[in-house]
Amino acid sequence: MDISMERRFKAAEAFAVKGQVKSCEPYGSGHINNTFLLVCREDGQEYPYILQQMNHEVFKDIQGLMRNVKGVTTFLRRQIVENHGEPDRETLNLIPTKEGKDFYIDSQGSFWRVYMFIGGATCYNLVEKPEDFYQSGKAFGRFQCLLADFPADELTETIPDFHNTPARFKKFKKAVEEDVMGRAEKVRREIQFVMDRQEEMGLALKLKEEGALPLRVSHNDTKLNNIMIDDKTGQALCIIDLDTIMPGFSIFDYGDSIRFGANTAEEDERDLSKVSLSLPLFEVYTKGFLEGSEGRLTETELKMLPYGAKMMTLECGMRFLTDHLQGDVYFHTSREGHNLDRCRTQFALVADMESKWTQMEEIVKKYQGS
Ligand code: ADP
Ligand code: GN1
Ligand code: MG
Repeated sequence: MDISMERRFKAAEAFAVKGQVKSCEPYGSGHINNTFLLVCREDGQEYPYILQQMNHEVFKDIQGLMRNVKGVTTFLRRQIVENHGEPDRETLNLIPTKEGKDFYIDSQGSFWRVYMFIGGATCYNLVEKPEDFYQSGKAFGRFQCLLADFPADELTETIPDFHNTPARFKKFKKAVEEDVMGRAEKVRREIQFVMDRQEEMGLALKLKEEGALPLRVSHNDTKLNNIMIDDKTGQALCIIDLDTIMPGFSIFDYGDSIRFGANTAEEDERDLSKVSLSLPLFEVYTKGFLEGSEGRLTETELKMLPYGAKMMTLECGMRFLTDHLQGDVYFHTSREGHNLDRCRTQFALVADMESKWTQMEEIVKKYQGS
């Protein structure tokens, strides 16, 4: 991330934050936006915020995206207040600019926003306690229920075809053909891994067309580090990273959480012997997600949960591989071959899921009706 301190301060100062801007350092481990911990000071007191430079390459319609974020957070805030919760910690809260806008555009055309900082809570990159993962399953399940009442027609589709796996596959094949970096030869095995599974990729869309799989307002990026766990209570506190909220499939919200959180290794682990699907973690998340969705999932959705997990893992691996072939232009990377390492963990996880398929189905069956 190469954004001068002067530019960060200038952006921060455009917002109606408390006091003087004191520091603004890179924060978190997201792959898309540039995130900073902004600290301001007034009367000897420090006030933390999250400052983000939004990724305009990835999100073409920032205005539409911010309308989604504002709409969803306002909607959630109302429900939290009604339930006597903590509205400043249980949802993201935007801080307006000094001109009362939700975002700021700097002189170089970059888009910035500020959120209230949620303190006393942690985003994990690896499950430390199974209970945390159960809590996150419950929260993501519940989140879908809450959003069921959100007017879907008010939402902008921030990234068209986001989880359209066949469309992702087409882009992948194009990247292989073009091979702009000359990297294809060295990743033949990984390319073949994708080719061998192309038949399965269109199943969710086919079921949707047949009317068997409902389109729901979903989060679409439900990895563990997009949920904050309260340090004191151990409960899921707040779902963050709302940039991809748009109509999608419940099985993919479920599946993306499994992809990231039920992996025994981190997403970019280089030692593939550490990668596997933890069935105990798969089980606790399934239990939580099904409890949280309060019986709203249809028979087909329930049946397709293992498929959702496999497809999100395969799709994500294919996206990392596409980015590797294209020269690391989409996901933030911090070392050479970073996207290839990520791709390999995803494919190792897919292979492990394939070998544990019957157990995955049995676990889902066990919790149906919870
Ligand atoms: P990206 O789209 O790049 O993943 P996120 O919105 O997920 O960006 O933010 C990146 C990281 O910043 C999160 O994983 C989390 O650690 C931290 N973060 C984001 N928003 C907040 C917040 N309001 N309070 C505290 N931490 C936050
Ligand atoms: C990105 O923004 P972040 O880091 O939470 C990506 C997801 C991928 C994920 C892989 C908008 O998520 O789709 O699954 O990386 N987000 C976008 O870790 O492309
Ligand atoms: Mg994130």
